[in-house]
Amino acid sequence: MTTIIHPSPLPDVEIPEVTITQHVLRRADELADRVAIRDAAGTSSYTYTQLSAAIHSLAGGLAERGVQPGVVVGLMAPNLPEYAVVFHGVAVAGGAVTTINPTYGPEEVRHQLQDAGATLLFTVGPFVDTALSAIEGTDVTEVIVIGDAAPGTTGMADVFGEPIEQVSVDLATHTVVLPYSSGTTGLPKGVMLTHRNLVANIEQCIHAIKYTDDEVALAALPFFHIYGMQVLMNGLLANGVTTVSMPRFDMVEALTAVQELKITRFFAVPPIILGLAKAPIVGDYDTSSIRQIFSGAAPLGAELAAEAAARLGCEVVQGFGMTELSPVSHCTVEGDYRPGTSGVTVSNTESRIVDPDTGEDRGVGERGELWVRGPQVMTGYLNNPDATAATIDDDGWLHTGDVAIIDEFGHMTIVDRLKELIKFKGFQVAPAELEALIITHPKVADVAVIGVPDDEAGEVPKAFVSAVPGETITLDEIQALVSEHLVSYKQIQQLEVVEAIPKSAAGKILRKELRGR
Ligand code: 4UU
Repeated sequence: MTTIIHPSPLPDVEIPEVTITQHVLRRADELADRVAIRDAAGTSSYTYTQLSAAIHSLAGGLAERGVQPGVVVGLMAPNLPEYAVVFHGVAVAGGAVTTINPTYGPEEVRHQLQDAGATLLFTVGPFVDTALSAIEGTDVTEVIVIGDAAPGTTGMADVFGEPIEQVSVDLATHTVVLPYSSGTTGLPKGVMLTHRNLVANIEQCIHAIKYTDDEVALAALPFFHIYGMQVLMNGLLANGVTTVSMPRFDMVEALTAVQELKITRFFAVPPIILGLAKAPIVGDYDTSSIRQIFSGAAPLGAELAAEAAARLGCEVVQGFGMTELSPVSHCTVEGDYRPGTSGVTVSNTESRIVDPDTGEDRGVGERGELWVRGPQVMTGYLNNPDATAATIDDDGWLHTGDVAIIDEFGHMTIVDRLKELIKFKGFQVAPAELEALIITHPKVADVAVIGVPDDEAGEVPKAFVSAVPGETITLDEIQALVSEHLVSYKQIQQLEVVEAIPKSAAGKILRKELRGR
């Protein structure tokens, strides 16, 4: 069988031998008094000098508390400037951060803290109750509040200490961040990303997104997710772009920030693009400062992109990423947009398109599973060599679980998905997690969950359930169970009661068959 490698059309970049924090602060001395990160509300703001000072002082305090290589710190917070201080404070001290969705319930948080082996947890006031409940049964010994301490917690102000320099770590092997992803199958797993992974991926995008000085970007996508963490927080700071953080996306607040702060880069996911294209209020704001709108995390159709672009008067472009890829492997080059595609393979990266049935490589214009190789590929899933081996092959190719086509211009379009993953507004929903929960319902004999198309969310979870003999089961009953244990976007929105769940001889759910119904 012949291997067909689709190379990047972009020149290779040099990957500096530095930590992610050194990279993010590489221009801190030069940019000094420029605002590095502030919130949209105007309540908190750090210049590059202040950011660097806060990071190194927090690192000193964390080191005094035992943070060092091998220690994992949970960070469960919405976007706020201090997110960067905590993230990089831990990194400088040599620890690893596991970033947690702050809207999770206690069970979801507990699972991640236990799995990652976290011993400290940072959060904000509104989530203290969840945090204190979540740490029961974990190794977390202290909850630190970004802001005022609540009973049973420590205020972050008390953690700052004597500044320290970066603790020495191996750039290529030391895990600095552990975001969670379900990958191609099963439950969410810790994705081990190194300093090299993170630094490389920021540099790999420089020929695609061409920042100039004096740019201001809206950062309303969550920093706990790899897109917000790397393309927004770290990528923007490293490129000297003033980052405007917003704790949750709200169209009016976002448009107000655009108008008042002269936002030049607007980062979004497809449901936000839908709002930009359709919401009447968009016309009430001056959005002329926007140079580019960027979408990722779920497919953005050509028509919707064009509609939003015409309305806003700028390109609405797309990138493709995955937590396991730090995250970017494909990105639109400014000025070279082909609507509907996710752009070209980024620098220092190779793509393959492989027929999932035959294992044969596919050429230009043909569909197959997208495989990616480059310095942004994770080192593996935490404590899960089997899942790692099923995802990264012996030659270093990461199998994305997505079906794609690369056209004659080198532009990649995702056309289908092989893996179980459901994307609700760009958020990951793992069918296995829902199935494990729903099967505990006393009336449920068997269950399978898939994603079904939805105009607004992209996809929504649908459950197929077979009932215990003599029982009937309703959507309300399933929803009551799910809402008790899982965050709202994992809610089952459709239910179909079936005689039996279709399975292979080996007992694997035949999801394709369910999707075809
Ligand atoms: C069709 O969603 C992400 C990362 C998104 C991202 C980040 C930076 C996109 C562009 C960018 O520049 O990561 P995960 O791990 O949450 O989800 C990964 C999955 C992919 O495997 C694919 O199924 O999300 C889906 N996905 C997309 N699908 C991501 N981007 C796209 C896309 N089109 N453009």
